[in-house]
Amino acid sequence: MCDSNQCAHSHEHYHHHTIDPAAAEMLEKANREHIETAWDRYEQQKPQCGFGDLGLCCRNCLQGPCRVNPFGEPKEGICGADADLIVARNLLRTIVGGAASHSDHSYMAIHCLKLAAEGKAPYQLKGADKIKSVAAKLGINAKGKSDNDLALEIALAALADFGSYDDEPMKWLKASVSAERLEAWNKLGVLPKNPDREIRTAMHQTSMGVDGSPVNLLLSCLKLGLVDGYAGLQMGTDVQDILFGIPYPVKTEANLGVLSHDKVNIVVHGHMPEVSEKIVEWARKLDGEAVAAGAAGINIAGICCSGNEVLMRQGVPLAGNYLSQELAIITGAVELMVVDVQCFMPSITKVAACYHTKVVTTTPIGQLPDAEYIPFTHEEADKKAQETVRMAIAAYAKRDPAKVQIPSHKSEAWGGFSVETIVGALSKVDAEKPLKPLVDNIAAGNILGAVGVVGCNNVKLTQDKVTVEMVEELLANNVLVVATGCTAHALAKYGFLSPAGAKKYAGEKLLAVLTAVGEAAGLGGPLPPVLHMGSCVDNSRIGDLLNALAAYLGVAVKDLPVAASAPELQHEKAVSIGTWAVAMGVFTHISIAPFVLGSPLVSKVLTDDLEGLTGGKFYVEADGRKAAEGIMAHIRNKRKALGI
Ligand code: NFS
Ligand code: SF4
Repeated sequence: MCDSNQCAHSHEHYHHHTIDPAAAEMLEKANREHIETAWDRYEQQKPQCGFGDLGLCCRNCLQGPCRVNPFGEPKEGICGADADLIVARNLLRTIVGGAASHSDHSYMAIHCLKLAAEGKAPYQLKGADKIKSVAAKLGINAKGKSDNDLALEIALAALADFGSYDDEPMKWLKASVSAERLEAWNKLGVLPKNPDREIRTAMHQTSMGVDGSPVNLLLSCLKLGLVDGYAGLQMGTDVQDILFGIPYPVKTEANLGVLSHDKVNIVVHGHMPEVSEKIVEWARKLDGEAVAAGAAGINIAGICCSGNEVLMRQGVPLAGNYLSQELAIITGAVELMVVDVQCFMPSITKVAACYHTKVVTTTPIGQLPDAEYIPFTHEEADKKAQETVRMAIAAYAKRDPAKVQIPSHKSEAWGGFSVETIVGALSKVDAEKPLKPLVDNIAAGNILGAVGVVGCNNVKLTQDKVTVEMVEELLANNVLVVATGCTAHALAKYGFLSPAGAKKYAGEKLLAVLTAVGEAAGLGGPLPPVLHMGSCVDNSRIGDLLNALAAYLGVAVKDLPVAASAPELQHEKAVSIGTWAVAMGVFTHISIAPFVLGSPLVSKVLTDDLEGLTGGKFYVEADGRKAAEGIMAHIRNKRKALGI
């Protein structure tokens, strides 16, 4: 790592790694400085294990590892588990991993809300409107109660789901979905009870010598997808909006060019707004100390979903998505990167060691051996945030100008498109029935349909490429696109999240609708062609929007001319989110199949039979433009079935 031999690779060389010119520039710098990145380590992994790739390796007991040969013998592991069983068990464990991550995330947020409402943690409740709407959906009587008391009741209701010991389905789920879905899921036997218990049961179910039925395991996949969707995403977003406020439109910028030459750069990375919001708050308050230290102030930038959380509510710019995390440090201009949980590569401390960059970990479960650990308890959040920000200010003096190279690339990006924002904008067109203009435009064919584009980067694919090509095609064909997660960052970098992007990318009819709504809402021009709805946890916002649309039309979500897509998925969380989407009845495109192709049965259920059960299914296509075609074919079929 980091010796300074010269190296010969040119810019061109990185075009199969990324289409982002800022990322390519940093890869060239990394190469010059002999710093390894995820792309180098991917090369070293090649060829990746074929058994693992097909899902045909089992290590669920110490008689293994067992592997089955898709082309011959052996066809079974030592215990007799065959390809279908091994693949189904492995898939369920993947989904458990995602559901556990998301529900642990939301549990932390609930804990924060409870302490805040009790006056024991320094967080104000900024989402008064959300307190009311969540209390209403949970059937909590709000009469005569203060916001604080209601928020405490809401936190206790969430905890009650995690602590329930009866056989009733999760109350938060029941409060968030339609009667049609409840009935469908009840019929399939996949309504989750206490989410912690479902996670435990699924681990048990997949252990050696328990479930031998691939189909039964796949039904549990759906159940754990619902755990992800309601104990993770829905609860997480509802509670975070109560704590930090419902997002409203906000303008910012995206890509590595948002890093500053003369300010203290702090990058927030991970997922928990309890941490990133406090860093933003204290960076603003301690700006003067940075000036006293010789900097022009403090600049905060976001990576991954922490970036999305503080973009949505604070307008903090995005430095980059998942595959750009090492590259941000390679600019040489980052004083400090603060992480909490999920999606930070263990490599970041090694890259940081080549510069003056400090890495700060904040949670007991998310530690890195060479980072500074500042335990960010909710009670002490102010103190810990100050300590972190001051560490960054102190690091500024050690920045080596000779090592600094900040790419100039950045694009205007708008965020903050919560359901409340979208409905609010539409209500400027029709105050009585806000969804009417949207539905009328869909019916008239001005909007062909809508697609939620979500998820990560994956080093197996050229960074941002599938996403950009697919979304270009969808928009050109008048499909409305909403985005979350690292996909929203990807689109931000190329101007898809700006009003100017509407003219560049949207088809004529879609542009007319975006312009009419944008002007009615007082934006003085079109809405961005892609609406940034937030972090991956905020995918629940897309669920809420679909439920509202379906309810308005008097149909089920599965009948709407809509689809979901995770064009560059990598994390277990993305697999569980996708499973939640298909459980809701949504046609869900993915570019990289999870490790299931070794089982013809599992592959067929996921991409075909599932449709008969939930109305949704997975669709695998690695080419962006072809994927757009496939998605639009689905949308046209749904339109036809609706008679529009
Ligand atoms: Ni989502 Fe967000 Fe990004 Fe993927 Fe990771 S940050 S929770 S998992 S990589 S989109
Ligand atoms: Fe092998 Fe069966 Fe053990 Fe898996 S559970 S490692 S297939 S013996």
